Amino acid sequence: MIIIGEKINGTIPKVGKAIEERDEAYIRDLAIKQAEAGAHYIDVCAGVAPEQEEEVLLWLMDIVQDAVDTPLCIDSPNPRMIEKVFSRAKKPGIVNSVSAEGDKMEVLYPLIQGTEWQVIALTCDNKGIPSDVDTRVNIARQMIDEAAKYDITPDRIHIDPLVMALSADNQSMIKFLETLKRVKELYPTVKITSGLSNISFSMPLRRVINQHFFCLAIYAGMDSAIMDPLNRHMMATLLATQALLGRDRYCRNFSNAYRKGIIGPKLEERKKK
Ligand code: THG
Repeated sequence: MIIIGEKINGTIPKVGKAIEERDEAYIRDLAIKQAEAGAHYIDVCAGVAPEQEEEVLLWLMDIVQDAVDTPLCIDSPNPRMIEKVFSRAKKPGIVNSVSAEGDKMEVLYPLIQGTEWQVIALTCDNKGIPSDVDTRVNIARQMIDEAAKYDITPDRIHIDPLVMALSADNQSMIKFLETLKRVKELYPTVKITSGLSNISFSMPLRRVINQHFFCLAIYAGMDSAIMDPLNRHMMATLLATQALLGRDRYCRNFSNAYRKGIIGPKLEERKKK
């Protein structure tokens, strides 16, 4: 599972405050902790007014790249903003995101053409976010076929089927899994990604819903997750599920994560016997 650490996001109140105060140490710490917990990419999302976004994104990118070697996932709804800050990245990461909306693909595909950058592609278009599987698969197909014109192969594309809240659509996860299966039938090397917390919106015990969604999505073959790697419950779900599915030889990853305190009680809370 490719872990995209989501914690450096200005829409999280504490992070928003740290951005406002330009608290470099706070952001740095989040980058290091996520990398240590196993993040393969560090998402940076400014979550501020458009006038400030460029400055804040560059500030975040510089801090993360100074703190860790983990590549970035540049997160902005505005393709021109990603274009503006792109050259500040020291190594190839992930562009988050394109969709079939407006001129996003026209702006972002040429940017990553001929590079090793990957891209997250949301299954929405000018009509919004479809709730049915057919439209999602068609949008995914359209985005992957358009990418081919820029020599961007399917293995560099993470399709994000934009999971709806289960409380709003009882078939939400089923539709996600069906989209995953159908897109992979068409393009076996494409990656499927998702945020893990939308599913439980407005429900009690969100953590339980998120963990079990994750478990089933892993089983179905999800390739990457935009998640909080500091959430020990979520990481335990990931490691336990991989082990149960025979994807963790000798349960080594599970055991190592426990030993390092990534899952289970924090190291400082374990009593010496
Ligand atoms: N798809 C894509 N990009 C995305 C999303 C997506 N970017 C933004 C968002 N969704 C993913 N990022 C976040 C960031 C923070 C939280 C949720 C989604 C969040 N964090 C809490 C915190 O850090 O305090 C709690 C996290 C927890 O413990 O689980 O709520 O869907 N392509």
